Amino acid sequence: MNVAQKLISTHLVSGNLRPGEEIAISIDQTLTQDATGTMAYLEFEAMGIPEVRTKLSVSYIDHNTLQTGFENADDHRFLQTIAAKYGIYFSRPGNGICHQVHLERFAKPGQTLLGSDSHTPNAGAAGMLAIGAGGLNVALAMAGEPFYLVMPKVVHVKLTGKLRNGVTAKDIILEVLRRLTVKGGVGKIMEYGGNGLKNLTVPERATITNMGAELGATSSVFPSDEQTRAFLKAQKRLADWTELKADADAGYDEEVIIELDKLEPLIAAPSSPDNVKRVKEVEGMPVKQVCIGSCVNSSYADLILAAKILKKHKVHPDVSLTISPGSRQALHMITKDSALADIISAGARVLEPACGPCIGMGQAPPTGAVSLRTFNRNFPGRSGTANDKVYLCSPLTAAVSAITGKITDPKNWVKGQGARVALPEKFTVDDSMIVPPLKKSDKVVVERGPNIKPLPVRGALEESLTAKIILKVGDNVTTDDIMPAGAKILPLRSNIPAISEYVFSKLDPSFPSRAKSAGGGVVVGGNNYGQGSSREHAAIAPMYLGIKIVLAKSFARIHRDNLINFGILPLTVPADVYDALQQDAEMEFPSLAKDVRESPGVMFRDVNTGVTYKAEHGLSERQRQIILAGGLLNLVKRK
Ligand code: MIC
Ligand code: SF4
Repeated sequence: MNVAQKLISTHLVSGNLRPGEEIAISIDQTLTQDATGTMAYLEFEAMGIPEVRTKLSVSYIDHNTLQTGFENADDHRFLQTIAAKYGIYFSRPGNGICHQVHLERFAKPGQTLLGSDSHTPNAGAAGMLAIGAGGLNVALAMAGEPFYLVMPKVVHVKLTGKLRNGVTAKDIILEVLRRLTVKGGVGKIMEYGGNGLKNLTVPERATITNMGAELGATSSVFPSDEQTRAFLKAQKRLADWTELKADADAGYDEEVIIELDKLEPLIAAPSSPDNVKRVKEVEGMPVKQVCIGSCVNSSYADLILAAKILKKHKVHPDVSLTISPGSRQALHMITKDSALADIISAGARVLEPACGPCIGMGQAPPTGAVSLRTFNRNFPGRSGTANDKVYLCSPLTAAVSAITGKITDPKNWVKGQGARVALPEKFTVDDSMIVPPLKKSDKVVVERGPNIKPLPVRGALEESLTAKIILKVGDNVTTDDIMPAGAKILPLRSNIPAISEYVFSKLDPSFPSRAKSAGGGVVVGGNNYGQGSSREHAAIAPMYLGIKIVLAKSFARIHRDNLINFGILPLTVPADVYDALQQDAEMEFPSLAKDVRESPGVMFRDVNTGVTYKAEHGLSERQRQIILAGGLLNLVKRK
């Protein structure tokens, strides 16, 4: 068996390991963050279970840290008190970004992790099976329920040789994105192997597993080897280490070979993480903003890499450079060894260890300017500036370009000094910002500010339906398009009526009012509809506006699950049907519930032209029950 198969088979609850079939796996650990956590815990609370049933559950505060009104601060109180009540570790604001902190302090080889954030596979760097999911799935995992997924294909990404100077782990994953694109990983686990692995430290591996999310992959995983052991030992967690390797005769469904010696510094151009070019191709382009940090490339080693470059230099006067460490541990360590002093001397703006600019929580770039970021996503407008020009690159390329004021290939800057940072023998371990679960929690009173509104639910699936196409969109529409984030909208994550006013607001601000006045309707999407984040708000808020069905050429995994969980029926249509469907046309689904109950497809017809169409639902028996009940919460309550 390969590593992925070993991880799945040791957690298998139902199904078998044939790609394409639905399986269920048991979940050892969960993580939530504040932007998805409020919903996840409201959902968990509704299940009426006294305490989490996982081995470990952690609630992180890292996204909504900008407190421009009462909303985020109130949500933090809600999350802290609910964690205390239900036996959940609580990582306080300031302690760092969930994925970095989880890798440092909790990730365990051989275990499973389900997180309400799409970059949860970051922990796959330590040999875990880590998967991103909607909040409701995470709530169910906390309740001890298994997680259902389609058995993925396993892709062997074989890394051979050694990285050259100026080339980093970021360039490896950008190369994978260049070759496979943002939908190349859908239905797959990316398993890394080959002799190139032995030189890659766990933080470097995390750069790769983190951005597996941008491939649409179910997860990404590395074996647990000597590097993993060294990392856990340095984190004072040697007892958590176990070896996990693929068998010598392990088979894979697909193979990708990357010769590390041949890689060059790469960069993802606006506005998709797979729009990858060689840095050389865009060299010289003036840059106005450089951001180092986010949940990827914000480890101690990444920050040291940047600090080494910045030392004895000044940030170009036209550039605003921000540094957001991934964790308090990383910030503490660069402070102790004076790398922070080098960063400050160079003229960087040092931000708190949180998501910050990555999710438009401040630092929106200037109009028309190029912003160079070490982040994982550059979806249009995500930075907070309309028509933004965000490029994604390594911390080396970012730091060098911050000095020169233009996109610059770092190769000539790192000659002799090497581009690698060795794993420290000891990380600074201080878990005092992680509040452990209480022994006696029955007296805890959950604090609920006025922004926390009850979760809306819909009724059972309609027997028949006539509905208008409220919006038709193209390929690769992201959850940032469907339910935008940013400093203004994110504080409404625990208030569905308020946040629903922003559904599709970047693509068509009239969407919420048109949906409401039509009494709901249908959305038509292209390929890979709903790629990107795990935010279930991209399903709950449209459901609240009355959206009943999404007809698309194909769906991203997490978003499709979220649609089903909240009773929106995802239907796939072939390209010619997609082409024929027009915005504002009225569609009739004469036997909707019956079709879902009894057949693999759903018939519908254009009310004006009379043309009939067929769409596939591809639902498993379990998913059919969810859709017929009008969502998973209705079904859970019934049970
Ligand atoms: C993101 O990177 O888009 C987020 C914000 O972390 C999301 C979660 C969310 O929307 O709260 C994700 O990646 O799942
Ligand atoms: Fe936070 Fe950005 Fe990472 Fe999402 S991708 S968890 S917003 S840092």
